[in-house]
Amino acid sequence: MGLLDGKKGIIFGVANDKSIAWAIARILKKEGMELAFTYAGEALESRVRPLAESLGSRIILPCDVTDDGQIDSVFDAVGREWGSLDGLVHSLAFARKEELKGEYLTTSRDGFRLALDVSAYSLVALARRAAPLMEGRGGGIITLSYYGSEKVIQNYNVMGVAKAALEASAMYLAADLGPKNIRVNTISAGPVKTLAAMGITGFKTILDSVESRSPLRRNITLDDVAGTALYLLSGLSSGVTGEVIHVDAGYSIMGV
Ligand code: NAD
Ligand code: IMJ
Repeated sequence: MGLLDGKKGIIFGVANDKSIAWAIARILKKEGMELAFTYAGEALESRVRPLAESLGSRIILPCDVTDDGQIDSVFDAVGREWGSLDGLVHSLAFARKEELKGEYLTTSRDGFRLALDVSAYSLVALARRAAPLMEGRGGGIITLSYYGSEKVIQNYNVMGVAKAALEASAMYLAADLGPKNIRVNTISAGPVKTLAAMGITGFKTILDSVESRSPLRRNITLDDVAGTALYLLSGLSSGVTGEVIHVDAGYSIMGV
């Protein structure tokens, strides 16, 4: 008996086996959920398809979230194949590399637009298509954020502004979708070594800071995040919506 037996979920944001979305997918599958996967472009198909197939998934589709046509195709396919949906995992973000260094002050209009489009608006776009399939089933939508939405973190820049918009979007979506018994929650994860953290100036310093200053005196693991994702997508959290849960070893509660 799993917590998610007979449930169906779709995962956005697997790039490889280090992705937060992949750790979440594994635990959801372990608890009985049937999964669909999307990947961000043809180049990622060869990485994502074998992972998805290893969990027995049959729905594996391209979805660049800046493309409404691709989003429509994904939800058409899910509607056709399953007719309903219980869970949606939004675990994706993008900003141009040049916006993730130096001063926020230099953010270009186009760089701002792209970062907010991929990293924040996409949640609205996905939630709107998912809602008719999820209505009345007590399911959930989760998204991933980072502390840079709340405090200034060096180099996070436009991504911090995008994450602030993402967290606010999740709250407004929770209000819209609550009457349909669809819950929307955010996990604010501590730093983890994934593709999205590669080549980030000062990343090691941030990991060291969490290890020495967080209440738990350690960095978080992918399994820490996955456990909270399972809670938020299962009936265990049936009364929780519009919330931001920090999975950060307690780092964000600390003052000096
Ligand atoms: P990751 O690189 O494995 O995942 C990021 C995903 O975003 C990739 O799968 C990529 O394909 C996808 N993506 C980028 N542009 C896209 C687009 N246009 N359309 C569709 N997908 C697109 O890294 P991750 O660390 O697993 O990141 C997942 C989420 O977790 C992100 O929202 C990230 O901001 C958040 N997060 C990461 C950390 C960290 O330290 N790694 C901490 C807190 C929050
Ligand atoms: C990213 C940039 C700067 C500082 C950062 C990060 N810190 C952490 C991250 C301190 C933890 C990772 N993170 C939380 C993200 O949300 C990353 C998003 C991201 C990463 C890249 C790298 C490659 C690229 N564009 C990106 N867009 C978004 O070209």
